[in-house]
Order: sequence, then C-alpha cells, then structure tokens
Amino acid sequence: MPRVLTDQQLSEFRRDGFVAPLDCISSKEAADCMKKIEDYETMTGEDVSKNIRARAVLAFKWLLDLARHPQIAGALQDAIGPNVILMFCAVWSKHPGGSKFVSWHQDGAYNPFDKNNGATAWIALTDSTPDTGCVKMIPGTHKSGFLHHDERYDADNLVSRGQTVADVDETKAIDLAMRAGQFSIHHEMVVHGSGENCGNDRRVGVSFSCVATETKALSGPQTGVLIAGENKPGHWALNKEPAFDLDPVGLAELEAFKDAYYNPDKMKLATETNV
Ligand SMILES: O=C(O)CCC(=O)C(=O)O
Repeated sequence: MPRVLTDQQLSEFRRDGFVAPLDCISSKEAADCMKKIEDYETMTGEDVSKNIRARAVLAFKWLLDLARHPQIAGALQDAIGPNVILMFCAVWSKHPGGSKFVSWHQDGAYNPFDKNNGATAWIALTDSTPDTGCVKMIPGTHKSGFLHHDERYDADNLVSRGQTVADVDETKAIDLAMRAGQFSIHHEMVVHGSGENCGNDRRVGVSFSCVATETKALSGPQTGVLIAGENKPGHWALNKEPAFDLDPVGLAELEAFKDAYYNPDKMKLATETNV
C-alpha cells in the first residue's frame, strides 16, 4: 500500500500526537461538500449536527466516500496500521459570532478498548483559522495516559458530555490552521479542543475517528464501518452502509448506534472499565 505520510510526518505524529496540514481535496470540492450540508439544513430546517451525529457516514454516502479518500484512508493506515475501522464521525459546525466551543479532551477517554492507539482524521470543509476557532492540540499529551475528565455539561460545548480535562497548560497549545480541503491526523489520546468562532465565516470540519480492526472493545457497541484493509480477526460487526444520501438503511443503523453511544449506561468511560 502506498504511503501518504512522509517519514518526517510520521515521526511528528508519533512525537506530538498529531500532524497537519495534509492535502486532500481542493477548496472547490470542499465548497461542494458544504453545499450538500447546507442543502440538508435548508430541507430540514436544523443544523446538520443536531441529528446527524456520532457516525455521520451512515447518513451521507458522500461523507463515507470522503472517509475512504486515498489521502485520508492512507494517512490513517500509516498512523494505525493497514486495517482501519471507523467508530465515530461528526460534523463540527461553528457559526460566526456564536459561543460554541470544544472543551479540552482526549477522544480515547470514552473508548473502552484493549489498546488506545486509534487516530482521527479531521478535514476542514471551510477555512479553519485561529479566528474562526480552529482545532488546537497540546503536543505530546498522547503519552500521558488517561487524564481525569470532569463532565461539565454546557449547551455551547460541542462534546456531548462536556468532558473536560481541567489541568491543561494552554501556553503549549498549537493551532491547526487549515484551508478548506486540508486535513489533520490526531492520536486518540492527545489533548485537544477549540475556542469560539470570532471570525466572519462559518467554521465546519468533519472528524473520522478510527481504530485498527485488531483492537477489541471491552464494552459498548462493537460495530463500525470498514475504511481500509480487511476486517480481521473479526472483533467488529460491520454496519450496513448507505447506497445514497439519507438512505433509510444507513439512517436506521445511525439511530441504533446513537442510542447506544449517548446512553451513559451503555457507554462507559474507558477508565470505568478494566483497561
Ligand atoms: O472541531 C473541533 O473543534 C473539535 C474536533 C474534535 O474534538 C475531534 O475531532 O476530536
């Protein structure tokens, strides 16, 4: 399989827990993706992230195709190995002048897996800058193990339980500025978040959170969508995939997954399980 990340980018990922910016699609193609999101919002009268959450690739075929784009799938393979399964996908939308933010967190804190070395590809669908509230990373924190998260529910916090790492040295934060169509890869244990959108334009990005298929879930849903390679040795049941946007087959799978993902009795913190 051809490599996407250079040796240097791979060493950066291993050292810092993230690498960016990486090229994927053109700004024009990113604008076409935004148009699809806006058309959905016009049709439903609601923000895309209200109902299309948690595993958004099950709702939109174009989003599933984007997850499998050779640049994104290939970079994920370089980061976590040849067999890549997606367990989480969200559209992160912040309107200008709004108060939405993402608290400092480790994605892996909610992944009760036998190993926590998965990675997320985050693609900018609009230009993402410090002004518009781009994602920020604290380098090296993927090596800190599980950090304590407070659950600070807040309507403006885009992470669902308001999970927040309190003790963060923000002076170390690195802004991941990207033009529309570029993406980053981050380790599931790196501490990251983002601030309010103080710019003039909407900031939208999509995350594809993946693990190697060899990873075993110790609790919670053990389903996913294969992005690259093979589903072996068979720890994961594959979702039925949408054949077109808003295919009822994919939407039913999405609803079943959301029910499990947002139910605290079904989804435990990784630190509440045996890991
Ligand atoms: O889009 C953002 O601002 C945060 C994204 C994020 O937390 C993630 O992709 O894990």
